Amino acid sequence: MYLMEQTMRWYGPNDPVSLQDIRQAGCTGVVTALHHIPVGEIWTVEEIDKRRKHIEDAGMTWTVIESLPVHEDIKKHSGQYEKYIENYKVSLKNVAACGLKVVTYNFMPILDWMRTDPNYTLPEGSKALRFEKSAFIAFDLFLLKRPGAEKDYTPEEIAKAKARLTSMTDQEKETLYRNALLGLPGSEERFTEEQILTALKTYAHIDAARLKENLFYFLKQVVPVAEELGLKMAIHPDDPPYPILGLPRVVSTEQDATELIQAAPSPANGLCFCTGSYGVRPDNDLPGMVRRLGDHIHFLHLRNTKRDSEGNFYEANHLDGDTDMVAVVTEVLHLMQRRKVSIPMRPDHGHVMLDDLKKTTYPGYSAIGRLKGLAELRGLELGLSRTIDSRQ
Ligand code: DNO
Repeated sequence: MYLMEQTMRWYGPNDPVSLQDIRQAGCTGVVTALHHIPVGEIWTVEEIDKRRKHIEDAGMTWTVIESLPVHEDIKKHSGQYEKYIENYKVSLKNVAACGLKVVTYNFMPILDWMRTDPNYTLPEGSKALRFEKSAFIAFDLFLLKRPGAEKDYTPEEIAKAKARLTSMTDQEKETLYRNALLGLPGSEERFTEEQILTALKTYAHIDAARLKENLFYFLKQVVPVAEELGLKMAIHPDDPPYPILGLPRVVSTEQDATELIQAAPSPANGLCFCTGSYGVRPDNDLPGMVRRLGDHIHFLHLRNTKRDSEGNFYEANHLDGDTDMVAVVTEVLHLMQRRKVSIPMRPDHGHVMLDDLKKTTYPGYSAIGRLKGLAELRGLELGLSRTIDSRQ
């Protein structure tokens, strides 16, 4: 019986969650990246191997890279994009030489994920990540003051955002501003207003169709290299899965995923199937996506979200929320038996709870909440595995 390989994300030696914590949670694999190497620069064998040994010394393996980031010039297909694609290929060669197998990346312009509140308090006192639409629009229109932003919203949305802004104290406005400008997950660095507005301008002429072309160009360049090296590429979907701040986003739906796979057909051209990201859209049928796109799923982020009719969502318990996790894990079990592989999985994000409420951890990546999610998913999978036939 093939079961998912249990992993957790680790942000490296500065992560307050240690490798030992991850091992005690029951993981055999670690998901990490060389966050100290600037985006676009080559990952050297020496640096990769150092990290790999560090993880192996703790009794686990470096199962998945998350992420080998894609330089903005590649996303825009401008500037030094050729050089950065060549660098990417060299990094792929180097990671393969170190025995790594799965490479996660994303193609979201400028920003990665976006939340308005990383400390949304649930009734039981634990804290979750939340995206509140009116707060986000208030940020865009009245705090960031993005030129032309009002074109992206309806008059009702603008009125609601105005009312939301009025309800905020100065302190709350400041917090919202800081949250929205939080750069990449795992980094404490924030964009300045200057930086973000300048960066946004560089995308003024890039619509969704153009961004897709740029993604497909990139895939046609790197997928054959990855295939030759025996690597699997796994693109992370947009989070949230729709355009924000006027930026196009092109990995949000089943259609997007299908098109990108078809653009460079190869088993190496694959997906990081993040249920928390795809699951925010009611029109994404997650168990069906596992069934239909399964041959290209090389990594799983299992997480749940609860949305409301306004378009707000928060991160729910892993087995609650809008995604039917039982149905997803059932499909994953069938898929793994059919493909005869164990797909690496990480419990994506977790609530800040118990002792972690006193600690500072990376937003979404506290130890206890993720351990809870992992334990629930592990139990769910084991239980379900007894009900399915391993000979698919
Ligand atoms: C957030 C993460 C994403 C992901 C990247 C992959 O918690 O799931 O930031 O790591 O998008 O490139």
